[in-house]
Amino acid sequence: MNRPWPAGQRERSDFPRFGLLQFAHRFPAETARRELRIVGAVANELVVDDALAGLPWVEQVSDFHCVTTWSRRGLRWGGVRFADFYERVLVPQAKPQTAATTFILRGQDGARTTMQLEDLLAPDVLIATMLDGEPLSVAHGAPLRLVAPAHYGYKSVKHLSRIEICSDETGFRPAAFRFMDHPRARVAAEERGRGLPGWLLRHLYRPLVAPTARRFVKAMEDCRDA
Ligand SMILES: Nc1nc2c(c(=O)[nH]1)N[C@H]1C(S)=C(S)[C@@H](COP(=O)(O)O)O[C@H]1N2
Ligand SMILES: [Mo]
Repeated sequence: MNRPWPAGQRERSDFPRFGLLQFAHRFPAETARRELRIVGAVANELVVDDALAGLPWVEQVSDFHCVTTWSRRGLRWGGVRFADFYERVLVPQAKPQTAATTFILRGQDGARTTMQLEDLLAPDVLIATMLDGEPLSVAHGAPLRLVAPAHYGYKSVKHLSRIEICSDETGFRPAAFRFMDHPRARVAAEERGRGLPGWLLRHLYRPLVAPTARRFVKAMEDCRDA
């Protein structure tokens, strides 16, 4: 999908491992099995052993926009559409309550955010296992990663392991300050955060990009040396 270049974003030539600093030193425990736990407002809580099994394979090239203003163009993801997983696996097996449309997505490292069901069902939202022709690395989200290109990067949860379905955000504790987790975080609308204008956050976040990327590189090296 070709979208106009979003306000406040700057292209990078690399794709840094990135996130909140508290996750720099946290890695997934399981990188081989594609298990996904479905809980919350459903008739059947369940663990799907292989989230991709039986679903049509999709490849997609999309740009990736981090809320802190860096972007990477043209990443080639492989996986399945979230909408296919939802319609063919989640709905028939878990039987979610129809009024429950807030989805809490969690990664094995403890990272978490929410997405609205209508946003998750967009055709470019994937559960990915491949990036640029290779299996997802630990750095970029092995074994399963959500990819939601129309939303800031923090909605694209790496090491996705659990989906909790809720009627609203009651009880959800974001991993960061609440203002940093916009309920939709659409890039085109510059919804960087909650209650604060996008242009303001743009200026607050931009100086954090370089030091954060360095901390994530260092954490990965420490992990390899350990
Ligand atoms: N599990 C998990 N998912 C995550 C993060 C994280 O730290 N842990 N960081 C988020 C942020 S802020 C961004 S910009 C992207 C970065 O993806 P990358 O590390 O593959 O570049 O992942 C998002 N998903
Ligand atoms: Mo980000």
